[in-house]
Amino acid sequence: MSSMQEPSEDREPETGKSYDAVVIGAGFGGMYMLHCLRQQGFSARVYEAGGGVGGTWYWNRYPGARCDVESMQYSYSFSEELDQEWHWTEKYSPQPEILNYANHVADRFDLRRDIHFHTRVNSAVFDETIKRWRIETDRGDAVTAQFCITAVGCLSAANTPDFDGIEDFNGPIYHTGEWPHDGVDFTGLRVGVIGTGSSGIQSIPIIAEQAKSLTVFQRTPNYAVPAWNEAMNPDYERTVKADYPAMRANARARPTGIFFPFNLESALEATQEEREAQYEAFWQRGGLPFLGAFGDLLFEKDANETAAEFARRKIRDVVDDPEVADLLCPDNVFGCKRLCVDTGYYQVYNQPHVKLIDVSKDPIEHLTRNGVVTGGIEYEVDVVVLATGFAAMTGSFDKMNIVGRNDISLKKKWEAGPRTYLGLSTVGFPNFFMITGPGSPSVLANMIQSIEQHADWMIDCMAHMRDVGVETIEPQLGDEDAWIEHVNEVAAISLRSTCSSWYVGANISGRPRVFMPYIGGFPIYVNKCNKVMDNGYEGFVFDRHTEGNAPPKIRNTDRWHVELDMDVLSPAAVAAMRIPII
Ligand code: N01
Repeated sequence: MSSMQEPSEDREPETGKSYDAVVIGAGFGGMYMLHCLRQQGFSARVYEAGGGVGGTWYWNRYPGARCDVESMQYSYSFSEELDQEWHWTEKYSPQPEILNYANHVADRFDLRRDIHFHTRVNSAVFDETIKRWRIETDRGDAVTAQFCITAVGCLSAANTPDFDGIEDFNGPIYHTGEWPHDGVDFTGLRVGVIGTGSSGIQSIPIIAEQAKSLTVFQRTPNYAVPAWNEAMNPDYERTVKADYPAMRANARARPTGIFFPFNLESALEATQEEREAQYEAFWQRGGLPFLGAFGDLLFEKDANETAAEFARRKIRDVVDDPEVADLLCPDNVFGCKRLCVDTGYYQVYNQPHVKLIDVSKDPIEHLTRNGVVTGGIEYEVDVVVLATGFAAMTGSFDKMNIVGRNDISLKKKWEAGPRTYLGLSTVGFPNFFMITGPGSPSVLANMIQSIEQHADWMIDCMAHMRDVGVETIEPQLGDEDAWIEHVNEVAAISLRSTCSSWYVGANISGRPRVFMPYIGGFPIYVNKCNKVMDNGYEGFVFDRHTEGNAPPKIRNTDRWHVELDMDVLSPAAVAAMRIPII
């Protein structure tokens, strides 16, 4: 099948079949997992709700969608040939190019033949009598599998606020995370955008280019650092490709899984002039690495405030109207919410047809036939764009009926927040693995590296189980509790845990407030996973006592070995590392 062609939806439901593994999702996680399963001779079926591969990059087609991790690092690392043959055209890849890459990988490794598209998994229930998962889909499929592996992404369940009157609105309403594949032409239209996170900040300047008028409804301003995106520098590309594995290894040794220069010194110990010079240099470099300007930015409130004030000055330098600039200046911790990376965002507010409406004190009351009402005023628009984010980390799990031993559902178990061992698995759900599950670095590291490391760990574990003849694996409660305690302790030392972000589920009312990703850094996490494996799956229990609890023979995981100065897994060790996590 050619790259961008979407497969036909016509097929008979699959019933009575039995697989070694069912994988849910065909984004970057599901694709690589499938490749690993095949390599180890496991039978597998992948179900994907979308019409093609790519996950996040399949759905988020809004104007201006672009990765905020540099292209040369935002790619799979498992195949040197793939690394060498693929050419990224820009420093930060636009969404269509990343989707092309996903399709290229699917073609190159012949992945599609085991993926059913346009198919949403409704339920996955562990049948204790046969020790297998029973998986059912909205297309009538009903299959069993020894392993159920979720590759559902961390930001994939779109959050559509329940505004009164939303169904009365006369025009189209688009969510950035569910963007129409044919694109949207805003020419001559009055557009309202709700939300100013990364998706809003990326799309607003492009929508403004087309729209007759643009009204932006902002509940909380965000900090954004310029991307300074540019065409790929051929010398840089050549240098990286000359020794790609070295660059990957360097990246893996970094807390973020991304290689960029950072400085461990304290912002508070620098003089005012030194700080300014450092911030300016990092601002000119642009993007997320700005957080690497000083080592204490995410640990010390006073240090953080120096960066925050620098960023606010930058906003005031760009935005002509001081009142609008004030509205755009956040007063919270810099980088507490995920830092945004922009191209021409603040400049857009100097255009006469763009209006910023603060809805922090007067929330959006309702939608009418003709527009959006806040503070008793109706703002007339023809189109509404919801850049309102996602039910992060657990939202896609919540959409499925996942039931483990003793008829306990995952939703019930996670009522007060997700509980996992290493973000890989969860007590009560044997042979249930989660790629970049809550409690792993995932969104706080390079996502593709996080995905590969998880899939490699899982495939080693599965092959080992086959070798030694055990059927199920499940974490033990004490180890899961200890891991969650560690995840929380580490989160508490970071300023990141102090604001109402999607990291803590606080962007959506009613969700429990728990810091969901692991903020201790990618290398510490990887070493913990490796150690668990080396120690014979410490913290896990197999279904029977054989040589199950011995290290595996096959080791995809070896490529994730990282030398660390410290091997103590403690909040103090993490704090000492002064981690500029993205
Ligand atoms: O979502 P968000 P996003 N009334 O949750 C507002 C990744 N990503 O899609 O802050 C009014 O950040 C909400 O307000 P508040 C990246 O990790 C990456 O933009 O909750 N406003 C906020 O302003 C990112 O962090 C890339 O007060 C409402 C906005 O909607 C993550 O995805 C690009 C509202 C939502 O912002 C999510 O980003 C895009 C309401 N009822 C995304 N409800 C790149 O790689 C919500 N809001 C560059």
